[in-house]
Amino acid sequence: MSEYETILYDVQDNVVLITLNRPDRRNAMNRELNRDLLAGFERAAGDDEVRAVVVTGAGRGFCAGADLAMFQPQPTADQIYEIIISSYQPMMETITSMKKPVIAAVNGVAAGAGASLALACDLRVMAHDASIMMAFSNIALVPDAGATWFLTRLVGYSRAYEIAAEGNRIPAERCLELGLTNKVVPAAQLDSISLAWAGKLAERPTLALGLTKQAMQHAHLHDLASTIEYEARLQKQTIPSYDFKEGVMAFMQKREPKFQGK
Ligand code: T3D
Repeated sequence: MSEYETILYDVQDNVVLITLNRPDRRNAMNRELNRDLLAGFERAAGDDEVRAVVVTGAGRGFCAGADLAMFQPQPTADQIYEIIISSYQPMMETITSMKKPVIAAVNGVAAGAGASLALACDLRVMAHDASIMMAFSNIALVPDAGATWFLTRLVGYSRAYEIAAEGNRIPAERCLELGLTNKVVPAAQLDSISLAWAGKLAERPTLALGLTKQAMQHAHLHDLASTIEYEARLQKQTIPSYDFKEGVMAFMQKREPKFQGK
């Protein structure tokens, strides 16, 4: 029996596949799913055997955002604030701070906080019939769970505002044009293509890939001089690494490197 109620957690060949598993609700996020997802991402972040992460949804949806059943009876504004701070904030921060690549394999609609989840990942692969939907305004909410942060960075203010204000489903091909996804693939091949991509990344130098995430996040918020200094500081971690020595040696010996992720 799985140790989680609402996700599947499956590690193979240094890649973990985390599957949101409430298909009859389009994987809408209730307290249990939020708890399990956070635990799953924290486990993946802390496990050195895991060198890349793929997150996807069971059934026809990726994730429909907050489970609207929670709003009946309606919680107080303070309770909602508490849910956002105690579950969505650590979930998104765990994804963005983990020192390994995270791919969202978007199998169906990613709506509301489900869109935030997809956009928090480093890379996205979408099935041709999947979509991203800033559903918040459809129920008169502000985008949350980091949606404004991720969306404005990916597509710029004006497009982000249009997407958020209109609340439409954005089909995969349009997501590709907008830079909201890296690839669009046939639905039947979504899992295999996403896992193969994660597998290739898991063979790359994990420490350097993780620190690259950190450097790029820093670059968004700082000037050039500070960014170059920060990159130099991060390089102090890569230079003594096994993988750096292996990378240089492999180049000199004209062979493929065998990185160990450290
Ligand atoms: O407290 C907090 O967490 C605050 C934070 C809020 C952050 C948010 O995420 S707000 C946004 C919440 N999400 C939505 O508003 C999306 C609502 N859902 C939809 O718009 C549509 O269902 C979808 C576009 C996601 C999918 O459409 P479709 O046609 O593929 O499926 P469907 O038939 O609408 O849904 C299938 C079932 O899933 C259906 O149940 P049924 O009728 O078969 O028993 C539907 O009610 C259920 N479902 C879909 N989304 C949700 C949901 N149940 C609960 N919560 C949902 N969000």
